[in-house]
Amino acid sequence: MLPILLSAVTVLSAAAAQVTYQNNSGTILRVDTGRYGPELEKYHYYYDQWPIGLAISSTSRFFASYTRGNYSFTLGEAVNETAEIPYPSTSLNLPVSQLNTTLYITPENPRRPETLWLVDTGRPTIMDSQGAPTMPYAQPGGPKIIGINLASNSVYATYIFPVSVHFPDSYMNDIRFDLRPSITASGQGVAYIVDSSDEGRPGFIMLDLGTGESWRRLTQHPSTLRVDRDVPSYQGRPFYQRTMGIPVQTLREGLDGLQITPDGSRMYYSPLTSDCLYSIPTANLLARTTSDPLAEIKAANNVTNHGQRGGNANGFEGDSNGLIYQLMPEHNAVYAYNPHTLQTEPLVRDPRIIWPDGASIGQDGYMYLNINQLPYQPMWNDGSDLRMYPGAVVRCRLPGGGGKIVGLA
Ligand SMILES: *[C@@H]1O[C@H](CO)[C@@H](O)[C@H](O)[C@H]1NC(C)=O
Ligand SMILES: *[C@@H]1O[C@H](CO)[C@@H](O)[C@H](O)[C@H]1NC(C)=O
Ligand SMILES: *[C@@H]1O[C@H](CO)[C@@H](O)[C@H](O)[C@H]1NC(C)=O
Ligand SMILES: *[C@@H]1O[C@H](CO)[C@@H](O)[C@H](O)[C@H]1NC(C)=O
Ligand SMILES: CC(=O)N[C@H]1CO[C@H](CO)[C@@H](O)[C@@H]1O
Repeated sequence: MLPILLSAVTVLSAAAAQVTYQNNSGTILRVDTGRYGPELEKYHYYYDQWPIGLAISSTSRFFASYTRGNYSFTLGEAVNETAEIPYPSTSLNLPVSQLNTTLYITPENPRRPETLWLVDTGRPTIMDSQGAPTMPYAQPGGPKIIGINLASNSVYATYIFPVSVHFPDSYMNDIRFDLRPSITASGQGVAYIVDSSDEGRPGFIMLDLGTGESWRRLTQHPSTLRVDRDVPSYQGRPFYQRTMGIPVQTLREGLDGLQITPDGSRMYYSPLTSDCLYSIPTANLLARTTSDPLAEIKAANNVTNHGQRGGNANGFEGDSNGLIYQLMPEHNAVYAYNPHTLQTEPLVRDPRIIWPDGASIGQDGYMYLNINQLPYQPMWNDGSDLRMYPGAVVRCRLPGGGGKIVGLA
């Protein structure tokens, strides 16, 4: 009898976009306001393409990359509060479903200009005749790291990867830099990239910006793997991924957020679907098996689990005080791991932060956050676009006079 009874029960539609609130005006009960922390200022509105990555330059130029969609460009520069235009030019942008997923700006140093770095995943999403999305494997030479000189607006560096480093099913998701000349023999610095591969071989990719050599560390180490069948809650609703042509599933992303410490000695990271924060000395990521056959084993043995932080985390940022900011899509919040108290602390929470996706700390001491309503995108809702314009960039001041990390330039 039970199954029949259950099928008659009406449960609130889990996929409904409209968030309704009970009427609590005049209640004598305590109410969660949904907010705390520094004032959140609205900085930019997206009325056309939905954003994914963002980066703020030293002169407050603001760049955005976009989610998958039927869009006309993949990288934009804001021209006013409500619009962006193709950057650096229309011809350098590929239309429709191609994307430059991640942006990061490094300050000028004696060896290179202020640089906007792009991670080109080389894995566009293709729609089949039924409109179901698929993501073909990467072709060798497709996935790239691109450096754009922000003074001349020209591409000055392009790096590609061998298939032994970037697997066909790899997916480069985020990037950090240590450009100090001492860090590698080439003197040109190194990029640390996360491979978040949904297909199951996530790990770190390191790139020597002088020689162009690349290598992996911690591939499939437990700290980089997705937590299988993780069900987060967004806006108080359990979330399952409903993609056309694919049975209902849970998010599958592995290693996602990463952040280097201000002295460059340690890398914090975590998978999207994990509640735990991890770190590893960067020396273990930089070590090569060509000079130390035990480099991978040593790295695996030197991972620190900093414990749970109170939810899944998306992108990371970090400031000059050493705080490790983590975007918390389940809580409409940004948390910070404090290496001095060894605890995760609250920074800012607001009901408008509906999926914080990408953060960028400007040299003005603000943290800028992209808000893109990702749980309401068509790819996760059987093809229905349940997002509501506008998307937004909001910003808040960092605590304790924190600012952008510039010591690794
Ligand atoms: C909410 O409750 C207040 C006080 O009980 C009432 O005056 C108001 O009409 C209610 N609003 C709605 C939309 O039902
Ligand atoms: C993409 O947009 C163009 C122009 O708006 C439209 O003609 C085309 O049908 C769209 N394609 C898809 C797959 O939605
Ligand atoms: C913002 O820029 C866009 C694109 O150049 C333009 O169409 C729009 O009118 C501008 N809006 C304002 C308020 O200036
Ligand atoms: C682990 O990292 C520490 C630095 O935090 C380093 O001194 C030590 O040699 C590393 N151990 C291994 C096995 O790599
Ligand atoms: C400006 C720029 O580098 N755009 C790149 C975005 O990604 C596509 C492929 O997805 C590249 O071909 C573009 O060059």
